[in-house]
Amino acid sequence: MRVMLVRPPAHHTVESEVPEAVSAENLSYPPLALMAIATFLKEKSHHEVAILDAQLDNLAYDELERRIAAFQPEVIGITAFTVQLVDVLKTVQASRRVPSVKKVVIGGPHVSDFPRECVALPGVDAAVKGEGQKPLLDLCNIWEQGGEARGIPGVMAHPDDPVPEQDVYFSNNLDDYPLTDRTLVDYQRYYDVMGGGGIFTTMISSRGCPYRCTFCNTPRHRYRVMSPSRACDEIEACIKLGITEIYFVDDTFNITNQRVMDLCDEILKRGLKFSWTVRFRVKGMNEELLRKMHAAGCGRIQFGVEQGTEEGLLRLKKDVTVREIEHAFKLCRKVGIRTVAYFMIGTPTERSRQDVMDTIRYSIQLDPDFVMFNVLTPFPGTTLYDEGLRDGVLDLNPWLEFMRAPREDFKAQVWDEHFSRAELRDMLNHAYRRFYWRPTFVARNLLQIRNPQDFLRKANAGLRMLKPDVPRSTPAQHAESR
Ligand code: B12
Ligand code: SF4
Repeated sequence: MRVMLVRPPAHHTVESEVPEAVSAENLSYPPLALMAIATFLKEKSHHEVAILDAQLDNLAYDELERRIAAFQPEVIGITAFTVQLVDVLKTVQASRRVPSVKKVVIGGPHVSDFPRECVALPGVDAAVKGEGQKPLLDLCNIWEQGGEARGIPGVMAHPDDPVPEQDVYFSNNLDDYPLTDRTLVDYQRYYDVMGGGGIFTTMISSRGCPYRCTFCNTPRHRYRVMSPSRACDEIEACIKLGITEIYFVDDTFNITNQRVMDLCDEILKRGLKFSWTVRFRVKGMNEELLRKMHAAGCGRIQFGVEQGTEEGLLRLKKDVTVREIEHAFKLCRKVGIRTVAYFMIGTPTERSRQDVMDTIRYSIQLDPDFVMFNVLTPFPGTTLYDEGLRDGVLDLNPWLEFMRAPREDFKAQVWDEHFSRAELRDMLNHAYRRFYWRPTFVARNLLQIRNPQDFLRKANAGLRMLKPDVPRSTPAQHAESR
């Protein structure tokens, strides 16, 4: 069958109190999930597959329809984030207008969380919960033979079907998955605004996370890792394409230090030259590990700090202490690895404006290279969300209504026990100004600018960070400016 995998454009992303500058950069990441599924279908079946990343140029719907029609697919597979549900539905509708399209299937994090609501959306033939590789292959095979999609592991083809109890993994061993083929997309056009201006991609070398932070729903995934040798094969394939920057999007890269050490050893042994970024927990870090990472090309570590008080960290079940956080940031600065700290504003333990100002002050004291503040927006399916329901702070109905009938004017609930939405937004803007309008920050970044293009890109992002009305330069413009 001819299969087209589509990432919807981002015209109607749910406003979840994320600054425009932060959400705009979401468009610059490659669609890793779709690339992994497409590679799998190509390697393991006779089906013809193509990817349409409608986010990259933020396509209008008539253009999206034209691009789909040009490929003449019979099956459309759409990836769905909860915040993008309106665009997902519009993409389903656009697909349905193309005469060749016989079946529409959706998958992705939103579907994994709410498969029943997804399969009930108009125009959707099937919803895949969890990993898409094997279920999509099974679906294509069955549809090709004119069969019924019901009963396939991981798939719901009707709202009355039982919700799959467990995610279906093609294998427990990540080494068994084919090397993701990045040439299935216009891979040279993706970039990292915090990076050095080279061709950028994402990669995943482990899945799942054994921790239990209450605002996150990742823990339900089984923890699985890729061997250093398999990971380096994929890195090598990227380098051959001219990719120089890789962001490992593993939920938590350092579940064990040994795994990180082994990967670094393999990178060094093979002499792989690229710059990389990881998402880390502060727990268990030491100088030896960081020095080895630095030697192997790690240029940046992103930490979900979230809060600067023991009470706040405990409430979110972060399982780290303020001391461990400070130690980790000091070590990174000593070794020369840049840091990004993610903070939340408006958590249950920030009861007064002063508490939020303390969080902001803490972010400056920690001295990361970049900081990202978000207003806490609890997602259904997380422990924190259940706590909000229990305490009467949150209400499930607006979310459920949105999931059943996505509306453009939907606003995700914030934790408004102590502050109104407007107050939180105001403090969020204040947080960005306090952090980024400091001479130390500006001076440090001026020193690290590598070329005029890099300067333009960072200046644009920086301005948007501070002034929400500065228009976003599209990834296409970024690519042209390279
Ligand atoms: C990298 C990442 C990002 C990157 C890039 C995202 C992107 N567009 O690719 C950036 C930083 C931009 C980002 C932004 C956001 N993210 Co994010 N992100 C991730 C992360 C860490 C990895 C995603 C990834 O690439 N995984 C690797 C691929 C191979 O696996 P996968 O995504 O799970 O895909 C598999 C299945 O989902 C399925 N599948 C996916 N699509 C499809 C399609 C079909 C047809 C089928 C059959 C199957 C299928 O098969 C895939 C392959 O096995 C995940 C956490 C996680 N562990 O997944 C969060 C995660 C996806 N992000 C999340 C969120 C909330 C966000 C933001 C809203 C955060 C914010 N407040 O701004 C934004 C929204 C972005 C947007 N669309 O507007 C949530 C999503 C929850 C939800 N229900 O939607 C996650 C799950 C984190 C979490 N635990 O809360 N994110
Ligand atoms: S926030 Fe990070 S460390 Fe905590 S459970 Fe989620 S992925 Fe794991």
